[in-house]
Amino acid sequence: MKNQGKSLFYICSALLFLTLACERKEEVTPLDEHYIIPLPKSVISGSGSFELDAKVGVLSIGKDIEGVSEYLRESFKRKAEISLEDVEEEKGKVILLRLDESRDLSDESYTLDIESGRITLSAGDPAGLFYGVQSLLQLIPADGAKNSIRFPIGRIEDEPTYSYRGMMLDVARHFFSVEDVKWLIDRIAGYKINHLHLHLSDDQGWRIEIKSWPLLATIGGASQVGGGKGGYYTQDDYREIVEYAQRRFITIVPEIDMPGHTNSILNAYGVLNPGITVPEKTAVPVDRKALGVEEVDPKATPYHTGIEVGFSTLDTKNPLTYQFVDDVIRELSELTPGPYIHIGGDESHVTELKDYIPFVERAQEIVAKYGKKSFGWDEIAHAKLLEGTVVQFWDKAENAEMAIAQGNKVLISPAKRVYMDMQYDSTTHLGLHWAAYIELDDAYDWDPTELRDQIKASDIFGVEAPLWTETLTNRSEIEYMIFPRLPAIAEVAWTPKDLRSWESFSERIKGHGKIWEAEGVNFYKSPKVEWE
Ligand code: TNX
Repeated sequence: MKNQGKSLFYICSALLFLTLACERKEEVTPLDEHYIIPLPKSVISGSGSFELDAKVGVLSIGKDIEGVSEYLRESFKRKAEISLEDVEEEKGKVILLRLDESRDLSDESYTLDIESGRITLSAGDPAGLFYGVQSLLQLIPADGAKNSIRFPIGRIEDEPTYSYRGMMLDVARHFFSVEDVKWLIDRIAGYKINHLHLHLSDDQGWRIEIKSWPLLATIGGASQVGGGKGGYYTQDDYREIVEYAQRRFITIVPEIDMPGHTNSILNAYGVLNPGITVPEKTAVPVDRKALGVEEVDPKATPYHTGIEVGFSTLDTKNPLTYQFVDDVIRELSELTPGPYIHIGGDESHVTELKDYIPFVERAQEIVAKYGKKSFGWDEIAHAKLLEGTVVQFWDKAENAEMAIAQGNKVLISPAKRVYMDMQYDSTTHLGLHWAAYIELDDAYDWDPTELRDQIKASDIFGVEAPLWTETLTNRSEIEYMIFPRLPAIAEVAWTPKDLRSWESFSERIKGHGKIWEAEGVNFYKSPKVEWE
């Protein structure tokens, strides 16, 4: 009897232990221990979970949101092998996408409510719904979830600090294909970036077909840093990129860099050459015949395959220069549904200031004539700015302040914080370091409103992280430079300053590291993070 009692005690204890152990396994990580980047404004945890499997339907209420629903279904299929069906009414468990135009919701804001029988995503505009979907997708457990996922009960309310959150890709120094750009668009959309600035021209290459000046692409596009065949986007290619981006709520901002950084124009049209000298060591003659152009052009320049800057300029006194600028901006404006055209304006070291200023003023007028607003690098603040011209602060705070004094807004891209082509430290094998070494915490731990007293929140147009590609030639190298810094900068642009902390970010980024690991993404394992 005594022994039986003992055995019973042991059996019961074992059962209790097993039950507890099972329950532990069943536990779902509470919503406020998520690893969402950028950090949402408010996260409230409940208890319990919503189980998502192929039986869950997707119900959409509102106009023009089929695209978001489709994106959601495609993403669950790809990330978790779960095929969700669109449903017309709420019979069983659903994910409800609801456009709530009645409430006065700020643009891009959303609410994500996870209850045991329903996930409700509501927003005032489709972009808000799209960002709610991004947050939901980041709740898929990092260690993989196939066929069924349990989401913790709770509620997220979220909206961005800055309405312009951008990344720039330099496709001029090295050319990247349409497929590469689409791949990048998908990657940055996941971090709620909503603008992709394409640096379409520079000394080393011209990357967009312009029908009225056809040799720009065929001759000017046929080289890159280090030589090689380069490449360019046909107008159809460019439209394809624009549409692909639009479906992910990303606006393309095209840049034609002028009046400096223009050697690729002069490779094609010697008639625009005011007599510049291409650095000799890396100059490569243009083989016009091989590119199908019979006529010789004695004034055309050789290709620049090096990375020196500041030797080229357009002739600011030649009327033909303005005909050229007008044609290019006209064609580009027709191809670009977004409101901005970037006119460059940086490092025009061989253009005298007295010539530079009227050039920038005319270029802005031309952009305005085609119904667009100008962006320009911070040097353009020397000129009289048109209302609505945005000055991109990359180098000199005094230039940013000059822009603000004129009543214009500033796009925040300080090279020391957000230039993703800067090396992480002195051992980084890619990239440059002229501005700084930028470790992950350097990219994270700053705020646009704290750079200068004179740059106040109301002067800030947004935040953009450029990726220059003098040293980058493929996707894997892009990945290495942007991950994990891009998520850090995306959080600077999205999350209110008071809610951000390196401590929290450096924890959450580990979840992203796990996913990158599983996906084979070539990210930089910063020693500042204790990766799992
Ligand atoms: C400066 S940023 C440049 C670019 C280079 C970059 C390299 C800017 C407006 N001009 O031409 O590619 O540094 O980091």
